Amino acid sequence: MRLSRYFLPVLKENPAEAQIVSHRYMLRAGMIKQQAAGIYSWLPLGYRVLKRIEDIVHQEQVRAGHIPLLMPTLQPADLWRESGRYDDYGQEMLRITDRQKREMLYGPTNEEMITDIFRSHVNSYKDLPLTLYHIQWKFRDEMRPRFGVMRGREFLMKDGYNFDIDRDAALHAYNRHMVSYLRSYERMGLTAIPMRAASGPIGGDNTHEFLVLAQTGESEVFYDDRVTALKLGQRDIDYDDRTQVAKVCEEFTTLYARTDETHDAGVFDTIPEEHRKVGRGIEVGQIFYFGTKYSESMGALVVNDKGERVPVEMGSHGIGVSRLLGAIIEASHDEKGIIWPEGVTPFPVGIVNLKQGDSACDAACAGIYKALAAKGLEALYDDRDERAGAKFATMDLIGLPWRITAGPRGLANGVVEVTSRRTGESEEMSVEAAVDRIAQIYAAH
Ligand code: 5CA
Repeated sequence: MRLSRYFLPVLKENPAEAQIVSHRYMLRAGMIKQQAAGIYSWLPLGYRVLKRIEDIVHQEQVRAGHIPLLMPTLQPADLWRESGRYDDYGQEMLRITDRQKREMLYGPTNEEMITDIFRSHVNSYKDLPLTLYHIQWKFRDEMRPRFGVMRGREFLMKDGYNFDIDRDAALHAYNRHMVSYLRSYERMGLTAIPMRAASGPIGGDNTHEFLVLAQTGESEVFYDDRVTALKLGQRDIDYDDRTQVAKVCEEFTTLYARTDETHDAGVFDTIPEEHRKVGRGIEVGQIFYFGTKYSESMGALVVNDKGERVPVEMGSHGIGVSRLLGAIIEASHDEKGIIWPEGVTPFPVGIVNLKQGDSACDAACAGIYKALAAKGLEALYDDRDERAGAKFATMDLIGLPWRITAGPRGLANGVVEVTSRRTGESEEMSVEAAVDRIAQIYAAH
């Protein structure tokens, strides 16, 4: 993409309404625009990151054996009367009446609808296990929408629902979600710690939240800091292997890590003092096992291997897809702007032409752009007629992890500069070597 033809409405001033750094940078980098309290348009740069996060979530869900579908944003109220949640949900639910006077709502989550789909089509244990998920917009009329996309009213969520014949199979589904979530967050460059949590309006007694440590997080967290060193890495997971998957979960949930809702000061005090930490975290996902809460009230029954009709065992599992943009920025920025991890960056690399209109510079930049494209990498080429300082400031603000800079002096010596946004370190090399370097970095992502 050539910046001269792109739509990147960068703001020079700090927007007054933004209280935290991710909100400030998302507005300044022209990623989002607020349309109403807690409701945003996703401008092209923000939209690209949102799509990358969605892609990672999809890939890791499919890898775990989960099946994508798409349910609507609007739902009939009657489904929610069956589970009893129509009245329970209260003011957070946006209720709508259509022209036929039918009561509808903008879905805050989809347990009822997925249970309805399941009961319409599945009757036998032979069709289990089954896990269905979608990535769809939700609406919760939050009392205090704030911090940009972190606590929106309209937000994008991945929500998945498992259907299993018994408790053991459902707990395996729970564990599969935990491991696939850990892998998803790691691919986004995040450390998200599973913490034992409270279930709230979803229900059930077995639930973990995934928290990214950040000063600006809304949850108070208590943890043994050795938990932050755990990494899933590249290990090969067989999602059908109950023992292997359960072992990984055990590894990630044995050290103390809890939110204020489940914190137990007595247990916390037994952690060696140097590892005992109190901090704040951003909740980027939550998994729930709730058994037959919805299948009983909504009559989702299956015939088991003894010929009995029993309510199906369920759980639900959510990732805050749009919130993740905020969480990633909170975890990865400096005073100049965002620093995107390679896994989610809107463009893999920026090209800065230091002397637009100079034939050597223009040709070198066009060549680099083409060579990167041939390797499947779409660069953002700053081809505007601007001062170098302004070009660097834009690149630093929007946070592309790598920059290739071409200027007349370097090109006279046959070199361009490759700069890491994270370390600020630059290295001179030939055009070919620069393209190879970037391609090599992204081969791993
Ligand atoms: N049905 C279950 C799991 S599918 C559910 O709704 N879980 S949840 O309430 O925990 O939401 C899942 C994730 O969505 C949360 O972990 C959080 O990351 C994100 N989320 C929740 N509310 C908001 C909000 N107002 N703005 C942005 N993201 C949100």
